[in-house]
Parts: sequence; structure tokens; C-alpha cells
Amino acid sequence: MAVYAVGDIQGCYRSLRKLLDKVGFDPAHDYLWCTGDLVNRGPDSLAVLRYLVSLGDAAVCVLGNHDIHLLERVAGARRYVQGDTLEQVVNAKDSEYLIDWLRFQPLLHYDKTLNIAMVHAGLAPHWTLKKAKKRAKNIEKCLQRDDWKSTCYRWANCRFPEIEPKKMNKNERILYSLGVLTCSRFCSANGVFNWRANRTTSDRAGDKPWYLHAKLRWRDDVSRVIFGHWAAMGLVQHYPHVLGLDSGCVWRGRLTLARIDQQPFHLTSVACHGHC
Ligand SMILES: [Mn+2]
Repeated sequence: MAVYAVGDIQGCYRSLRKLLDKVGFDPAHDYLWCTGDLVNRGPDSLAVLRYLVSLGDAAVCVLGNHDIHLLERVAGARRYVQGDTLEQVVNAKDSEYLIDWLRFQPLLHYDKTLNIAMVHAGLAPHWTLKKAKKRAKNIEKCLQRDDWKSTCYRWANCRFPEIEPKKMNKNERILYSLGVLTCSRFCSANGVFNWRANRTTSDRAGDKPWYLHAKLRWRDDVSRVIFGHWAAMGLVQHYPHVLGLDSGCVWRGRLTLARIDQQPFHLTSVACHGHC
């Protein structure tokens, strides 16, 4: 039995299968954790979703911003955005089944035995693991309810708040949590996120990557947090408490996977080249 974690797949089905073949992934015995952004921008989101569904319990996924974007598209809350490659999923004959599977995926996964957590983008510095789980659960409940489409409408028409967490009302807190878990990169020491900065530097004084502040409450609770989302930053593998796996496959970079049930983690990757 092996546990692997793979970075943002974004519809790069051929690269995913190539990478899994390279490590000898066996769905009967192994687990595949996916950091989210399973779909969009790449050429074959439909095949990625069908494959992950076919893995059953062997696939452990968290939702990323592109996955939420797909849900919002299906809900009619968002239109086509330039670069979207979601039509094949929206128009597939098994679309409803796949979308229902997707909206029942969590935003945070935590494995007690490994003491490892996985999110798509990040955690707020003031969150304990317990708080992060609670915030993720609140969003998951919204997506899993029968009226999930109206929730998507609400979210699609709001901006993530850029105020101190303790000053937020209930609605702002849900949006903030959604932003932190699926879209975050830089934040201030007191947890005010900068939603614009998407490269390797922030335009706001005092900002740091969410995992580099001096006081991170979740560090007491979890040995390592695995994440994706930040292709510009690339692999983040030199800190003991995090592992960033988005090596930009869909941007002609690489798709990277780590074996996470053995120390030290062993990383394997494939180049995407033109086939992705
Ligand atoms: Mn993302």
C-alpha cells in the first residue's frame, strides 16, 4: 500500500496516467490524493473526472477554485471565462453524475495516521486544525444541499473579504473561508488575504506566503499541509511543515506526485510538453 499526492491536474489526463504508470500506482492497494483543480484549462477534464470517479475510495480529492468554477457554471451562476475548457463536462451524458460526485468532495482532507492535511490553496494563520476543518465543513454543507445552485449564485456575485477575520459577519466568514481554502496565496500576519497577488511577490507590505508567517496556529496540530494552486511559485518542498505540488502542468510545466506515507517524501514528475 502506498499513498501518493498529486498536484493540480487541470484536465491533463494523459499526463496523469503517464505519471501514475511511472510509479506503478495500483488502485486496488494504493491511494491517490489530489490537491484540487482537477478540471479546466487542460484538454480533457471529462476523462480526469471519469477516471477519478472510477477509482472509488482510492481517490481522495479536495476542491479547488476551478472545480468550484465548474460548479458555478453548471449552476448557471457564471458564464464562459476565456481559457475555460469545461464544455465537454457540462455537455457530457453523465454530467449530472459527475457534478454530483464533484460537489460532494471536501475542501480539506486530514489523515490522522499520517498527521497530514491537504487543501487546494491554503490555511489562515490563526486557524487551528479544528477551526480549519469546521470552516471547510460549513462550505461542504452548502455545496451538498439540494439548493446548492442558489449558493453558487450567491458566491459568484461576491468578492472575498479583505478585512480582519474578527470583524467579519457570518456571510463574510464563509466567503473568506472559501477564498482561503481554494484561492489563497499571500496574507498578512493577522490573516488578511491579498486576493490579487498571484505571482511570487505581493504588492502589499507585510504580506507573506500563507505558510511562512511566524505564528501559524495549525502547525501545532498537523505535521504537514499539502497544497497546490500556486503554479507561479512551483514546487514548495524545502519547508518541513508544507508541501506545494503545483508545478504548472497545464502551463507546459510538469505534473508532480509525492509518495507521502514514507519519510522523506519521494517526488516523481512528468513533463507535459504538447500532449497536455
Ligand atoms: Mn487553483
